[in-house]
Amino acid sequence: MALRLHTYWRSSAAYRVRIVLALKGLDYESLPRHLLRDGGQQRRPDYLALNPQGLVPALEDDGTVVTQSLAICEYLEQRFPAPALLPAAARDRAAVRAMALAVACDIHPLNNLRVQQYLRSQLGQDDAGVGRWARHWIAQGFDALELLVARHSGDGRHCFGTSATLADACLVPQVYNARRAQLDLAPWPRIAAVSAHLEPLPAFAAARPEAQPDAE
Ligand SMILES: N[C@@H](CCC(=O)N[C@@H](CS)C(=O)NCC(=O)O)C(=O)O
Repeated sequence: MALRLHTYWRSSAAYRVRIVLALKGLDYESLPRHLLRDGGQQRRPDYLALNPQGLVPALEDDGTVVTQSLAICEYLEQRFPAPALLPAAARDRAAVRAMALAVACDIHPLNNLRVQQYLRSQLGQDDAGVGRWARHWIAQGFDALELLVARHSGDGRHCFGTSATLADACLVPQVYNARRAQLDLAPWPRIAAVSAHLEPLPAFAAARPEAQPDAE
């Protein structure tokens, strides 16, 4: 069995998958795609043949190609069930997925590289404008996530219950992005507490951008 992850150190979507791989104790080969170099290596024909969206991550598993970070995480969850990153009960699974999707569908896409590039090149925004845009959408998303964490966390150290789930694998990279956008986490103490607990844990630490082979 050989898992290969097309990744970029600063990609928060790839960061989610790296967390899940690490939580499940899975070895994998890291295949970096530099998102800025050569006009974006994620847009090269060889990569588009794997992922027509031209986005990282993509996972290869013995000839099977899976794209979209949450599809990859769910694939890994089914292929390697232990430790479980989704709870057993339907309502609990839905709660974890709702938090993961709040990040992956509603916060992150608005601040993706290509969106920021479009704001600059087509809408005349400078660093200040793009930064304001990013902080606005992250803040709006965090306002809701803070309440969801309050509702579902069992210990104030995880998004749901008392152990790591898919929601945590999405939250920590989004907090990393928030810091990059210079957003102060003070208005969201529960999110800050969950992130502060998880970030030093071995699986989360191994997945962090600065620990990746392509980190600059
Ligand atoms: N919904 C996708 C988002 C993937 C995504 O946006 N990846 C970013 C890096 S975090 C990317 O490849 N950006 C390249 C670009 O915008 O050209 C997922 O969850 O996998």
